[in-house]
Amino acid sequence: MADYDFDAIQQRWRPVWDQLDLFAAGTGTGERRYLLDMFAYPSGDLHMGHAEAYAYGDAIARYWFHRGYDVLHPIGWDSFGLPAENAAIRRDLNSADWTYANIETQAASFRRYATSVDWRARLHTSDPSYYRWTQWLFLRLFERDLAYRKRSAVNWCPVDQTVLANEQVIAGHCERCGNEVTKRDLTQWFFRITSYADRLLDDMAGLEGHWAARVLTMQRNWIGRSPGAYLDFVAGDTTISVFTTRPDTVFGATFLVLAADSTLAASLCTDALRDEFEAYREQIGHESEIDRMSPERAKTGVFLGVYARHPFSGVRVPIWASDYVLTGYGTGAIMGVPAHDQRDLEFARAFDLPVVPVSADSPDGAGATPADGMRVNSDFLDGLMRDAAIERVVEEAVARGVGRPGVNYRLRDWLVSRQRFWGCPIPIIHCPRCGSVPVPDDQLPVTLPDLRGADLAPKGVSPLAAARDWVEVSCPSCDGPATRDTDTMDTFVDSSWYFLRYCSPAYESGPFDPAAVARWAPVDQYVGGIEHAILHLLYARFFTKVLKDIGLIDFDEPFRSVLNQGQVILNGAAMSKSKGNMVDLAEQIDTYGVDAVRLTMLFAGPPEDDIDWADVSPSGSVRFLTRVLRLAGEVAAPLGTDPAHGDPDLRRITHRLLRTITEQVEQHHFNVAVARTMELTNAARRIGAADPAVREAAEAIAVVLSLFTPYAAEEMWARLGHAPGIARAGWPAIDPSLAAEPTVVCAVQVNGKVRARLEVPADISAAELETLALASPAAQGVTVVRTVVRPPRLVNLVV
Ligand code: ANZ
Ligand code: ZN
Repeated sequence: MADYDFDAIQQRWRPVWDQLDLFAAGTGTGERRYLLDMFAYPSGDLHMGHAEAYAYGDAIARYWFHRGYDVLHPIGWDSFGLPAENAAIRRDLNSADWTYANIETQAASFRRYATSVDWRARLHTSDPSYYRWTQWLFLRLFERDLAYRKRSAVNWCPVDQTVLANEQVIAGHCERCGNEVTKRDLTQWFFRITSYADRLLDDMAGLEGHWAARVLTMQRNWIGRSPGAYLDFVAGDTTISVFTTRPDTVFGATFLVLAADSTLAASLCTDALRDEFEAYREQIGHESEIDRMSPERAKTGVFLGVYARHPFSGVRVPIWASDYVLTGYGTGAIMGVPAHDQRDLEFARAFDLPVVPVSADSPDGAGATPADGMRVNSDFLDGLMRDAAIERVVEEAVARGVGRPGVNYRLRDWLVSRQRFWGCPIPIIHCPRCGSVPVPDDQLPVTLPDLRGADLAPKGVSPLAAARDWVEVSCPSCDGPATRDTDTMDTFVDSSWYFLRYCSPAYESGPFDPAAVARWAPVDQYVGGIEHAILHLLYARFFTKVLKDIGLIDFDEPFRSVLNQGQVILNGAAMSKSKGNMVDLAEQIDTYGVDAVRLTMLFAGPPEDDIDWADVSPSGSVRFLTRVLRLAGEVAAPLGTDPAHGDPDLRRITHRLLRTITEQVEQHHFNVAVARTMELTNAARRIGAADPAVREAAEAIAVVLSLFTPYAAEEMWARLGHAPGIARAGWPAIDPSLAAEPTVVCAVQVNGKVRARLEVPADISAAELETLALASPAAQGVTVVRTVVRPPRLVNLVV
């Protein structure tokens, strides 16, 4: 590899670039563009996943720089959070020291990786100068009743000893440690994201085509809007409202089921059945929501000993309690329609309850039917089809005062308090007289107490509670003795607004400078992992809408376009420390160089796909880079030579491939762009090095490669006689006449006689040419028995 000493090349150009300060925001002359990479958790050095994501983000930003856009490409760290805290506890280090040491390690790796970021636009969410504004924003939500405290059953991780948001519970297990999550009754802080459910859904229409379809679907399902109705059943002096998406089946309701863990069930249960009820409640206390929703489980439940009156027929229906009805959804009460709901049917069979079909769809015998036929056994609904019946029954319910239309969401309010140390303190003071009192804005930030030496092991209450001097304060409102809230915020709060702070990271009069945000935001292109498809993206969208309503910004959606890259895996499996199948990024870079690692990632396939590191060839990338560097060194036509007299074929290839490469880069098909660049390199190496067309091709290759392999590209640029700074050299101009696809005339024969002529691309495939020929006038009105296709100039139809 005599031609390619990547270490020397890396060392040569890094200091030169620092000096040139190539990527400062505000230095482009064109339209402004904001490229955002999801920021990193500083829980160690950069890994392969980072390298992949940043390779894509960097290619896009660098392309924009070449295009002359005014680019903001910032960098920062999501530096609060459990991983840092747990690591700190394990290693007996201070969380802050540990975090900031990791940040410095990662920053050095980012510099070596040569990402095109503006280091001035740098932030860390754990800096008091940042979290001061996270707290300030919390208080704005508090003022608007969008942040509130509530006692409720919450997800509790017994290992991490903290509550978790619904979003952090994956199939009943803690997202962080993988342990089973239990329920606890605790008073916690919530953000009222449910008030934004409709807007979060509706505004997705504008993201269509710019966000991956699967991400939009995941968000829609997460929000889970179900239009339906509430219907009131009356038991004595208690009204039981049920939520149903199928009010048209109400005449088939033969029982009610209440969530067994609801207060309503407990209050309705008769004394005679109380012991049985309590035993059942005890039994289901440990079940996760996932288990309870599982359709496979046998139905269990208890009769409460009471009955309710049907809102339309007046018939008495028994009231049961079961675990398959969830407390947190709808009203926690359902009407059982066993003929048309499978879960209700299983319940009815288990407890011998009547099944009354109300739809004339052909029953399949075993299961409930979807009730899509004509209504029967349904009084005033008889004869109506589904949608008409829904409309009619809701009208009637409203008229009789026994129900109303209603919409339900799967989305729950966002639980934001955590009983952990390494997070943003909640800026609230609890006063026995005044209640929850906000810390006055001018006393922000509420900084974390120094807990050096304290026992940080999780105990179920925040370790901050142990810092008595910090906790005990006087009430800002009445001056009496009061205590600080000792919880910290979910780190997803920190990351819900960082893209705004990036526009003016040092701003001190507010969370962001309105002028800077007006200039840069919203983000044009966001790049990051699919694992954030729901949580982070939804929360950031929510924050954006709240800030718009507060009047701090004037747009509704934070990210115009999102690219979610796949993962780097090994031998078909996700890499993990516990499995011991990690590929170490630093090692790969030491072996192959930054450029070859980047190129390998970009060349592996479309960004959305996973990259199996066992299937790719970083040494192949090294060989390619060796070839291009040699090409640049061999170019003999002097700098500034007019390529007009160069080899016309190579010139056409250069401009045609450049056009394709440009299109592919714009569509983020970097693998195709790399393949075309390789093609161009091969074509250039076939012509004598003195030909001016070879210089033209080599320069184009260098600029294209500067998106992917910045060091090698800079080295080529130098070998080609240019001053350093290829990153801002400008995108090569494409000559449209040279780039035009060449066409040829194809004769279409019928039984050997020319009957039509077609103008077709010179590189047309046999299949395409056959299709064209069969659609041509020559093939009309005849029966073709055989075709002879000789692309691109001849097709013979045998009739
Ligand atoms: C009667 C009925 C008849 C229903 C029928 C469905 C089919 P989605 O679409 O998810 O919103 N339900 C309501 N609240 C519930 C709770 N807390 N726990 C469990 N199930 C609950 O589902 C709405 C349907 O799920 C509701 O409509 C209700 O059953 C049930 F042929 O009411 B349905
Ligand atoms: Zn007070």
